[in-house]
Amino acid sequence: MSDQPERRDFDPRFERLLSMIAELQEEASLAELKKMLEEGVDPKALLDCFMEGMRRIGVEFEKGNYFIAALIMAGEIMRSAVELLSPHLAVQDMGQDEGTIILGTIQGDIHDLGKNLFALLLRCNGFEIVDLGVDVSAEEFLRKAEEIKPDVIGISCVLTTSVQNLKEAVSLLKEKLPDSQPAIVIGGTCLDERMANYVGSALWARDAAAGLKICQKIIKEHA
Ligand code: B12
Repeated sequence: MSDQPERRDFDPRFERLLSMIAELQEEASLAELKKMLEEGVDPKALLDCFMEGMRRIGVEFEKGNYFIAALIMAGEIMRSAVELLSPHLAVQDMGQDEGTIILGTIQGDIHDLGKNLFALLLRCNGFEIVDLGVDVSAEEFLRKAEEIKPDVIGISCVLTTSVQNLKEAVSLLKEKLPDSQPAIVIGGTCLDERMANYVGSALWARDAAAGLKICQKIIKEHA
């Protein structure tokens, strides 16, 4: 069974764009995105639409109707969409010194679009990001944390098969970094309460906006 959120319905204009995305029509979907942006459609709603498109592609992959090539294409479509959307999403206060976050995708997992989107949202809200990239080992997180002493370590995990690595990383970081400093926040669509408990992290989020709220709360509490 899929661990993805339920299918969501959108109004007809968005459904048209959604079909293009789900059918992997790269040029058409990006052209439609540009057109809708020019017409003043809310960029957050458009981002939502691409996220739902990714979810639907994932479902088709699970059913065996799409193969790995489709996921690769989906990744390209999402990357281009985020590139087009970024200047429209990044409208809030930049440059405020909110805190420093080390961010990376856990070892075994090379999905980075969600992590990058979370990083964008954090930057727009005044956080400084040190991005370690994908397939990051527990030791790499630890080394960087000891070097720069961030306020938060954010770990992305999209693949269920990498949850064990995530658990081991959280355990190592908790053991070596005293007094819950920095705080560890884990995130990704494969997480839920049960998974977060298993991993041993009280701070977790399935989406970037919830992750941002957690980081802002951490900074406020430590101020
Ligand atoms: C594109 C894609 C790929 C691309 C990734 C390209 C890239 N550069 O990232 C490629 C082709 C590499 C890929 C490969 C694979 N994929 Co893939 N992929 C997808 C797909 C279609 C979209 C992912 C995506 O970018 N979504 C859009 C982003 C913006 O959303 P997101 O990642 O969920 O991130 C959001 C939140 O999770 C959160 N978030 C993410 N990280 C963090 C971190 C923190 C700290 C916080 C707070 C929040 C947060 O914020 C983001 C915004 O809200 C998904 C389907 C889906 N429903 O997501 C499958 C999916 C993730 N893939 C899947 C699988 C199985 C694979 C493969 C194993 C396939 C294979 N047989 O080889 C490989 C694994 C490769 C590896 N070792 O990592 C499964 C995972 C199932 C599971 N739970 O384990 C999915 C769900 C598809 C499915 N339904 O089966 N994939």
